[in-house]
Amino acid sequence: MSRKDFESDQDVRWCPGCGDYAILATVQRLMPELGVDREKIVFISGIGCSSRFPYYMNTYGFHSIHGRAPALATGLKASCPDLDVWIVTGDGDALSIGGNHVIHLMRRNVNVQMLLFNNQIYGLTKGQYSPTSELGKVTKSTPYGSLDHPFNPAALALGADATFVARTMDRDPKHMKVILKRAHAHRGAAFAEIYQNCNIFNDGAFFTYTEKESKPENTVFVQHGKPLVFDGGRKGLRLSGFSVEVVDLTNGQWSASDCVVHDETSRDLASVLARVFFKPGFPQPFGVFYAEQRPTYDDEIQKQMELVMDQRGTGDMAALLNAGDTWNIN
Ligand SMILES: Cc1ncc(C[n+]2csc(CCOP(=O)(O)OP(=O)(O)O)c2C)c(N)n1
Ligand code: SF4
Repeated sequence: MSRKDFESDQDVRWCPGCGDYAILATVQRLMPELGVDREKIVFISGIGCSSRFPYYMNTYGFHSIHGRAPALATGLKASCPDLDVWIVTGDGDALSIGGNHVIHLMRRNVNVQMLLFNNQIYGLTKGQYSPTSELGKVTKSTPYGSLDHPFNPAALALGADATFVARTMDRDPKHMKVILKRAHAHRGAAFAEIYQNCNIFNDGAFFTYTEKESKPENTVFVQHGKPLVFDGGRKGLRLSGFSVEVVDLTNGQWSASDCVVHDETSRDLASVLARVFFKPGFPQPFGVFYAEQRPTYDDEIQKQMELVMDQRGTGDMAALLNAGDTWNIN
């Protein structure tokens, strides 16, 4: 199997230059490495530019209703646990209309991968502000600047007790592939936020973090067991109280050994990293913030069904439907 086997015959209808192309190409490249039969893979999306994704994958797919991909994915995974289920969603789809569904997917720990394409805007509906748009953002629906405090998606996922939380970006396909592979390997709800450029309605929203010149100084790529250093080893993050501070590693006062060593099994450290969120003077973290094992919803459902069937037999649907207070309408 190769990337080509995962390309569908549909014309890709995103604007030229959209970050969605890089994500699609990375997912199509990753698929053959996962060793899962195409017939077992399902991409479920909601509504939005990002949610057109299932059309372009030569797998099963479902372009569903706005914000409801987590509900469909939960039902599918619960009834067909052998399927490999991916959710593709946008910041509007996942965090506005679908906000309620996302948090329950996380706390239930349904064994699916959720890719949140964050472009800080509603793309499909032509440029209204979204729940991740920054304060003061001028858009068609906020002509005098947004007054809404934005969501911090990684902190939200951690707050909903997600068992896997990561962040990557469209402009670093190598990193994205590593993160998506990790998300796939995780047993449980894997939440991966992907910074995605909408070059039509919010061009350059993440360029500070994604462009070659500014990226080293403004990003920290976290890896389990490695100290949090960035800017080519010139700077690091050191624990300071319940937060982190940036330290200069070039003047002899501090070294990499003074920096926090990333531990992706620590929810507390993950929360600290998630809170380093567009903080002036701080690098934006990327990588796997958190990964823990907890029983999955779909496994627990199967176990419970088996247990009840052992105790009470397989049941009879017709008998159940005709039980109790039933009547005929003539
Ligand atoms: C019930 C309902 N409400 C509103 C809409 C209009 N609508 C379509 S897509 C969208 C937001 C999409 O934004 P996002 O999820 O960020 O995706 P993007 O297009 O940026 O990829 C909205 C509000 C809709 N289609 N259905
Ligand atoms: S509107 Fe933005 S997000 Fe939608 S396809 Fe065009 S560039 Fe991509």
